Amino acid sequence: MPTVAVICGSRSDLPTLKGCFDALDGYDIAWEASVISAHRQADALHAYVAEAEASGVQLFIGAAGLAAHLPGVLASLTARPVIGIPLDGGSLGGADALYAVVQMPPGVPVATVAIGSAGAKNAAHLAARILALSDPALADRVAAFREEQAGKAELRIDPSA
Ligand code: RP5
Repeated sequence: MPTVAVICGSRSDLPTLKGCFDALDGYDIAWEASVISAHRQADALHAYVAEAEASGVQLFIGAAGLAAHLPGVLASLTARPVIGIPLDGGSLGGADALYAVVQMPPGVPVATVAIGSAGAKNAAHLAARILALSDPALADRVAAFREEQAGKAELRIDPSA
């Protein structure tokens, strides 16, 4: 049973989401992914969210480019947390999608991450942190990731060497 549902607007979005899928796997978070366009398949998106909630999905990640309404529509259909990834497929380099995803009206929140592949990775890391609030074992894995990341970033230069 997936804990996280990742939905994107087009098959063309899937390569950018690889980092998201890999990071979710790294945390051992059960996920499923679907391509369902908010613009082209509105009815299917409504039905999917209802099914996903019924099957126990706790958090949704929506990813889309151009006039990226998918994450916002997800947030209109569920009270569970929604993370939005603006994708950079269009001629505006993702600024179009960023504005569409981040500028939600009050009361319908989408936690918006960075444009493109960095955002895709951070969507998974943010999901892990949210889910870790009620999952101590996952909280340990989040802590381990942070330690590992800090270790990789550390650099000390000895001027006498
Ligand atoms: C958006 O339009 C999709 O999320 C995708 O980023 C963009 C282009 O979609 P395709 O024309 O490649 O299907 O809805």
